[in-house]
Amino acid sequence: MDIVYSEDCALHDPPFELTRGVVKPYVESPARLESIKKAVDSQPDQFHIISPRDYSLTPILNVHKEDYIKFLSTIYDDWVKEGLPKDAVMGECFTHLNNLSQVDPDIIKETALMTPSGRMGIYVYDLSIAFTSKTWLSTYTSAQIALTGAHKLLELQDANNKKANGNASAIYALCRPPGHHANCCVAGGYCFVNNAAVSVKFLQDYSLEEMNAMSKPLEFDPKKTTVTGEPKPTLSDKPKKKIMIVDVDYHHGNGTQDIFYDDQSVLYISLHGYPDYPFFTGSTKEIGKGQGQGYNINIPLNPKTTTDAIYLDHLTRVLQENQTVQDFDADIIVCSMGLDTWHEDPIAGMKGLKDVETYFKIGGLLRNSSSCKGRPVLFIQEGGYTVEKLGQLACRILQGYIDS
Ligand code: OKS
Ligand code: ZN
Repeated sequence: MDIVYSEDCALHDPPFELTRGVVKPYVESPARLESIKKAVDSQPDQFHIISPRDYSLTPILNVHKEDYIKFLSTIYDDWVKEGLPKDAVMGECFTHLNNLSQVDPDIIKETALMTPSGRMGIYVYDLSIAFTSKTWLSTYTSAQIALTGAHKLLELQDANNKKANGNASAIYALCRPPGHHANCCVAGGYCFVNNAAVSVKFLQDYSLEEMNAMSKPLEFDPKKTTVTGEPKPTLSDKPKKKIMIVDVDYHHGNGTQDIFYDDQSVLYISLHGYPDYPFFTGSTKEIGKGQGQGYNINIPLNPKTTTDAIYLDHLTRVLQENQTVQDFDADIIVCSMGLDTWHEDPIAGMKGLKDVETYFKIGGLLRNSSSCKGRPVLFIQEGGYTVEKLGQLACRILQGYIDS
């Protein structure tokens, strides 16, 4: 299996975070990816590392608002220009539903945008978001890794079809920062750009030929990767591929849910610890709206009582027995692959999820369950913080896919 990876993802390395009243080392650390990279490197018969290509900002702007991307790409420099400390940019005052009713929207749109702290309050929703001088470089690279994964997936599917060999097609985008908590216009939960959403839209809006034509060597140029008021990209008008997102990260992917909430061409399924971070979303009542109604499936699980068997039972039932999922008949599967369900995870974890083979079985279900069988799968890295264990957990999911 090809794994898309870049050392530039390690450059985003904030010095600390503030969680539940405690200042501690940044949990979403570069060491996480290094652990996974080491594990896949030790299995050269199964895994092969490739470098990301560059597909420009355009596919990112199909998901995220231009002003938000402009914020992500300029906030660090603007903060430093104001003479603020260079170590890390963190918010201090966040917009809040209960305040906004009394606030003049023009103040939010104009006056607040004049200060870096005002911008942080508009575009960030929690204290896990910290910008360093390299955050935008790592974020841009992370999204390009996911896009490269999408491109390679279509290439592989095409090659397998031409050879009529019936081989399964799967790619792993080994990227950070993660993405599933970011929506069109707000960052949170260590996430800046929603890598899964960006690759879903890319798979829907571009043909393999169009991807081939736009793929360039990745050479990060901050000037070319900063929005300066270009018009929004125009999308080609093709019948949309149906994409099923299976989010097995411990946390609810509130950003991904929100981006596709009214979209019937993207079925979002999430299994997550509940109630837990991000605290305000993830209930079974969130089913989608408008055309998208019925195409959002949340499976909240009690983190104290969920065992390996219970977890696998829920995943098996949704992928094998749920009528909406069967009828959806996805063209492509995108797996938001979090590894923080593991019982020892320092910030998450299901207490009873203790068997590494559960991860192998998750991979197997993504290969062989009735709703996935025969469909290409793009695995995209999300959370997971048991640094020394991550390599093994990631390999078992991918091996479960390969060997089942
Ligand atoms: C900071 C904690 C915020 C992030 C927690 C969740 C990150 C994650 N107070 N999401 O999938 O792994
Ligand atoms: Zn997570």
